[in-house]
Amino acid sequence: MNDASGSDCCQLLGLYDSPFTRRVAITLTLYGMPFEHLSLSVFRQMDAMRPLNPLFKVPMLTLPDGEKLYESAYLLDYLDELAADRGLEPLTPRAGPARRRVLQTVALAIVATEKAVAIEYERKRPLERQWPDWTSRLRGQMRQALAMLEEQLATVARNAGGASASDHFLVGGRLTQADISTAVGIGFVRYVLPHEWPADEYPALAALAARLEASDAFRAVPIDQ
Ligand SMILES: N[C@@H](CCC(=O)N[C@@H](CS)C(=O)NCC(=O)O)C(=O)O
Repeated sequence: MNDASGSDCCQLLGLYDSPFTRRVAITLTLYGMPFEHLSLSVFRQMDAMRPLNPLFKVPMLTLPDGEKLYESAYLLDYLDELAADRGLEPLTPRAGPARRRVLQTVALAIVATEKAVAIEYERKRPLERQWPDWTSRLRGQMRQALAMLEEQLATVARNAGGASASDHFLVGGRLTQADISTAVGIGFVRYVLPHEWPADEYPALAALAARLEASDAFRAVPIDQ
């Protein structure tokens, strides 16, 4: 547990090795919303988790009045609303084409992330029950989503007239949830499945992820907690 002091927002349940939990924690940090972090594993600490979240699915966000929110996209939507109420610019625009562009880019990041998580779950099965063809399919889907994100970011850089993508963001020229979810997904692949991350195939994404991982908000939420 950490950050319990001065929590005016909520309690976040889940380890930061879950990319879905980590993207919510980074978003809370960027918004400057103090929160309590309940660092429990859905696999190794089921007895402790059962009374809090018998679904054994994280992240879960508990609001000050006890209401529980599930599904990271809906948690982020709630936080964006709270941020807008507080006069902050939401990391996902609230309406219009800008919102659609960010959400569709987040969708690619989530395909990559979900497929990476599925590869890891397949790896956890007993060796004789693992299905290489299934892992291959998951790897192909993950790489396809990463390739589409790479192309999007490289196009942004080309249109800006620069050879390097090191200063650019995926959508709209500013940090959005698209960048956060993408970098968090890449962080998961690099940390949990390093053999699945050919950085030289995704140079623009590698630069974006390195830049964000070096930022205060990402460093405040390290994967290995
Ligand atoms: N779509 C969900 C995915 C959450 C998810 O898959 N969380 C994993 C941890 S990375 C989990 O709780 N796994 C345990 C399980 O599904 O039984 C979200 O975005 O919140």
